[in-house]
Amino acid sequence: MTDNTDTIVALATPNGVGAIAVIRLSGPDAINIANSVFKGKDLSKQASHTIHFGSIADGDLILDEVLVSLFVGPRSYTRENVVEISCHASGYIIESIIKLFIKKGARSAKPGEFTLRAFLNGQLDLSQAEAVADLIASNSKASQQVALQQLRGGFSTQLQALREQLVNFASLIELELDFAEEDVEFANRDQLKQLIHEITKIVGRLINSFELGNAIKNGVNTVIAGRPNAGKSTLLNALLNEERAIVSHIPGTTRDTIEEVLNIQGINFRLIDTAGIREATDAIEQIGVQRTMEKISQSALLVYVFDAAEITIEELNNDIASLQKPGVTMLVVANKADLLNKSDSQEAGMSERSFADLFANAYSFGERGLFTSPSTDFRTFGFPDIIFISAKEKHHIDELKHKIYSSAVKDQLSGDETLVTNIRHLEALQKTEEALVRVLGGIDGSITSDFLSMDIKQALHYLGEITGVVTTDDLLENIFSKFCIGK
Ligand SMILES: Nc1nc2c(ncn2[C@@H]2O[C@H](COP(=O)(O)OP(=O)(O)OP(=O)(O)O)[C@@H](O)[C@H]2O)c(=O)[nH]1
Ligand SMILES: [Mg+2]
Repeated sequence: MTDNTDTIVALATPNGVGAIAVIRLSGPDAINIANSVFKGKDLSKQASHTIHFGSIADGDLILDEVLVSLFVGPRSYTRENVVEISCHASGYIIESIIKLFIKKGARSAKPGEFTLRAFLNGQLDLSQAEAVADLIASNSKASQQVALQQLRGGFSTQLQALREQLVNFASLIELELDFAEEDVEFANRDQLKQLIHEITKIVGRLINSFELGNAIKNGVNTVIAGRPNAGKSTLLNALLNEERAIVSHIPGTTRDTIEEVLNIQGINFRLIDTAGIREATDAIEQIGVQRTMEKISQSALLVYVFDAAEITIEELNNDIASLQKPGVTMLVVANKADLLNKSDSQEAGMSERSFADLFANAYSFGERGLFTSPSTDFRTFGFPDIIFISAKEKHHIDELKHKIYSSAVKDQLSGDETLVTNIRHLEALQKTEEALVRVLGGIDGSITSDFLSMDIKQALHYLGEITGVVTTDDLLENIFSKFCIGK
């Protein structure tokens, strides 16, 4: 898909006016081409990793005063000769310099072509090349850390080592095929089994890490839902610490969904405030309720909010049961806990089956009526863990944030843990796992060496796809075309 013999050029910094722009050249003629338009030292005689002041001129016409950085291959990003020109970031100057380089024999780089060359020349493996894009796109500490870890090869070195061991076994088994008539076993089946178990364990761990990896890279869709007037919009505002959504005592205030990003300890949660769920009284509200249900099923996390002073036990149980969706974690949040207090609810004469009475009779409430002892106690009543807050008074909001964070992270974010963030890697790992299961089944079922060899090769193929030992033009095209020009 690419011709490595030519020299490519592109702007490496964003388009637009700025103090400085960097134009990058890479390829066998990079230094010669730069030298041919540079007024200053003879660049072809300078050492690698040096910077030179001078000007770029088209004939007699000076285009700009620049700094030229030299990287002589293979000690460069692409392992080719690389020259970076730092010029003044005027659109006119940038365009003139690039045009001049093209006139002198360079051609415009395609999207991701610098990084593609780095991959093809062995500077980076494929998962590291992909990490370059992730790093550039990272927008939080956690996503930057995960991308950096991948760029540094954390995950590919691990896979590469396992793959090599497996290659050894594959060749021993191939050898058995050559001696098929003699019924020999060069590859020790017990050792092979042990290795497969080991690889399966690591592959399984990587597969499991995707949920969190994906959350870190792409954020977590988090829906706030519940009955009208439960205080969902008040909670959204409290979490964001700004008056983002309209709050009123009129049920049905929020009709459309409102989305805002909340960063908790480096992870972006896309909070979605929704229309209260009830039997809709008009067409618009009905659409709102429908949209709420859709949002819930598309989300990873549901913050179900109820009005602790108003709801009955039956309503609460119904809500929890009907909102539970596979793959969606639910946090149950009792709001308006400031109104929960023994005397109030009894004075108000609420029914015996009210939530407020149940708790008023069974538990004590601290200052301002906020429930203070561990909420896990409520599990004895058959409820899930309930988090008590007052959105209006901003009580226990930090505790809720912590629960939101830990429901996404679980106990996985333990520092150096390698996380899979890329769907392509996930799919390759899943296919590897399937092949490994077949290999194990094959060893136990004493299948013939040729079938065993086939399954091992499959596993090798998919493992190799991750790091790029195995690639196709289509795959590379697909990955690098998503990069910007200049990367
Ligand atoms: N006492 C008390 N009142 C609250 C609390 N949270 C919300 N409210 C009040 O409850 C009413 C409804 O709040 P909203 O945030 O608009 O409720 P909502 O769930 O978004 O309602 P809809 O959008 O209509 O579905 C408002 O009058 C809020 O001031 C709370 O923690 N304590
Ligand atoms: Mg609302």
